[in-house]
Amino acid sequence: MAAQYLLRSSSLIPLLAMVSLATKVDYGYVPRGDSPRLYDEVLEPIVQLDEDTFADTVYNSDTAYFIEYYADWCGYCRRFVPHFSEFAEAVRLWSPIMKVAVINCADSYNKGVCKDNNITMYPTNKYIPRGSSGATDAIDIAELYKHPETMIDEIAIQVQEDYMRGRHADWPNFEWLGKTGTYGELWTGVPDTVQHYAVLFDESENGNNSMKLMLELSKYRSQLATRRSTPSNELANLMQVKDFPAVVVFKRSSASAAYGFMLDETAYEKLENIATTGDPMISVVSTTTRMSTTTTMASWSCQLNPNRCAELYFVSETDMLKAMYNALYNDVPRAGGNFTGANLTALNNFVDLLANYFPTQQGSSSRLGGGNGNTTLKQSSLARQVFSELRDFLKSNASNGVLSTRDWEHKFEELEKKHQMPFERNASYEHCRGSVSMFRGYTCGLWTTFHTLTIQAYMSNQNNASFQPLPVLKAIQGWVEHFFGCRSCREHFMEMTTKTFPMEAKVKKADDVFLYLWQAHNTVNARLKADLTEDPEFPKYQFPAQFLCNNCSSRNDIFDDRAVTNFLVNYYTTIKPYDERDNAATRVTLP
Ligand SMILES: *[C@@H]1O[C@H](CO)[C@@H](O)[C@H](O)[C@H]1NC(C)=O
Ligand SMILES: *[C@@H]1O[C@H](CO)[C@@H](O)[C@H](O)[C@H]1NC(C)=O
Ligand SMILES: *[C@@H]1O[C@H](CO)[C@@H](O)[C@H](O)[C@H]1NC(C)=O
Ligand SMILES: *[C@@H]1O[C@H](CO)[C@@H](O)[C@H](O)[C@H]1NC(C)=O
Ligand SMILES: *[C@@H]1O[C@H](CO)[C@@H](O)[C@H](O)[C@H]1NC(C)=O
Ligand SMILES: *[C@@H]1O[C@H](CO)[C@@H](O)[C@H](O)[C@H]1NC(C)=O
Ligand SMILES: *[C@@H]1O[C@H](CO)[C@@H](O)[C@H](O)[C@H]1NC(C)=O
Ligand SMILES: *[C@@H]1O[C@H](CO)[C@@H](O)[C@H](O)[C@H]1NC(C)=O
Ligand SMILES: CC(=O)N[C@H]1CO[C@H](CO)[C@@H](O)[C@@H]1O
Repeated sequence: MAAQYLLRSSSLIPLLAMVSLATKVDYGYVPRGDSPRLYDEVLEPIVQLDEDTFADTVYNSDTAYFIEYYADWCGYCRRFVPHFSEFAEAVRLWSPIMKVAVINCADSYNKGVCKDNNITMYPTNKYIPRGSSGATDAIDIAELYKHPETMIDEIAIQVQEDYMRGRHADWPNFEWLGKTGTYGELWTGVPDTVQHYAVLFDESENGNNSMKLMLELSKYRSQLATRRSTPSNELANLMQVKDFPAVVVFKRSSASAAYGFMLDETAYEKLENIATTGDPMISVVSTTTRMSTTTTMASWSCQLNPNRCAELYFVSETDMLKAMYNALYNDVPRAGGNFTGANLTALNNFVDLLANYFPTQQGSSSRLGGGNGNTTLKQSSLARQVFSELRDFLKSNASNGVLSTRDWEHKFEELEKKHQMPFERNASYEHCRGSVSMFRGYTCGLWTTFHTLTIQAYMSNQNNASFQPLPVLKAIQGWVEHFFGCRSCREHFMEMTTKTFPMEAKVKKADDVFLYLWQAHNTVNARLKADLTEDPEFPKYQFPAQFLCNNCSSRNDIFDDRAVTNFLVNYYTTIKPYDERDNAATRVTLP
């Protein structure tokens, strides 16, 4: 019966294909062709296109598209996959406005469309503005050989320019707010269904955070109007906004502000709550969705709801594994050629540090639901074997002072396979997921791992009178200096550890091994914040915030070293283990 039915329906396919010419596809579509694909149609918010569907999907569409044309055999394309996936995940909420799509140009099935698009190099990226009618409307986005962070900013600017050209009435108004004479003018053109209006004051004239937040909130555009403004707009003065970036929310027909708060990592959630319940603190959106969409860095506004904020803070095994995969497999060999001299030394030291101190146990934790007593972190134990064998490999293979990046990559791939693929590349960042944040994803994962390594080094050497804290920190600094792909992060880190807060001068006692990094991290946060506010009453993003440790600091950021030490040791040894089920749960939350 079934076989007969199959036979009959498959003979109908050519006929149907001729009848239904328009084939617009969306997430989940499995493209035609025989070549392997680099992206997964179920796991990733990426539309996979082919010869049959490309034109009908991306041209004359109500959404813009950002497209990667790749070749499955191209090594760089393969290496770029985690970055591109992370990018796609980060802009997932932009989908009412812009979607991410890919096409495999190595598949001969797609030859025609790739030729029409003049694809000669892989990967090539193009932005297809909304309503484009053909290949010549596409905008080339050069040099995407970049951190997802930078891509996000650049694409947000493309969307804004798209809006400025087309003024699509059903998109949020992405134009900067100009001079407004009256309260009524603010609401001109805003649909009747919209009850709240949020003005997002960015930190400067070239800030991008307000734009990104508007894109993330786009699905609420029939409930909540959003508009971006520079800090110099007179409305800021009128509303007495002094600290930027900030958000002021108006309720329809009330000229006084209903709410005001900082445009920080909690802003998305508050605005989502305002759109759905009218109150920034009342939520109808489930926490699983929220965890996957909002950032998790500290904020003073967490004082309003300390428990909910505290839940967002934890050390995740998954985050550390993902960060170390990226650090060793993507960042380390990125320059190509050979490791030699200082960069070979830096690689040796960092791998040695990981082989010695990458955590493989989680301390007792009721907070993370891990039960009491120690548990072995399975994936991390395997990863530590990879690190240890990489150390041996460096010892024997680079003994003459030269190692090719290619041999390094091959060895890494070989060891990863040998130890059952411990790096959980497919899993999403957990604590380190985020939207509007300087420390999102990978960068956050790196910091977490660095802190954890210093705590582990301290714990392992508690009875070691000859323990030297400085080499541990030097190993971290060496990796950042020679390999960290985020150039500005690298420069800031080097400036801080050599000038602002010099490592050699500050690190003396054993516990300085982790206290130094803790202070350094807070110095970075303070520096990032200092540009934005001069108000001495404005609490800086200092860690741990009161909602995490109420005896660590007084209100004005004077820390008690003993309480901080207790807290840090506990925090960085209490690790949320990788859980396949968490990962399965996040996989189905496509929009
Ligand atoms: C492809 O290149 C040809 C020749 O340089 C040019 O005429 C055409 O407009 C290009 N098409 C696209 C989509 O860029
Ligand atoms: C906004 O994004 C653009 C393009 O990536 C970048 O040049 C600019 O520096 C960004 N602005 C800020 C304040 O980061
Ligand atoms: C890398 O080192 C090898 C010798 O070990 C040398 O033959 C080769 O030319 C070097 N490659 C580069 C790009 O420097
Ligand atoms: C390592 O340093 C050498 C000498 O400074 C340089 O030529 C080489 O490109 C660097 N290799 C990597 C992989 O960064
Ligand atoms: C957990 O393991 C650590 C290090 O292996 C050890 O110092 C500690 O006593 C253990 N704790 C418990 C409750 O077993
Ligand atoms: C990631 O997921 C794909 C598709 O499910 C699977 O084939 C691959 O083995 C996974 N990779 C890892 C490292 O788990
Ligand atoms: C003690 O610390 C020194 C220097 O950091 C190190 O070389 C040595 O291996 C450590 N000893 C033990 C028993 O861990
Ligand atoms: C801080 O408070 C925690 C629990 O709230 C307690 O375990 C710890 O001993 C306190 N530390 C100091 C230095 O008071
Ligand atoms: C000098 C040396 O031992 N080179 C070897 C390093 O490892 C690669 C592959 O793992 C070998 O091909 C080299 O001969």
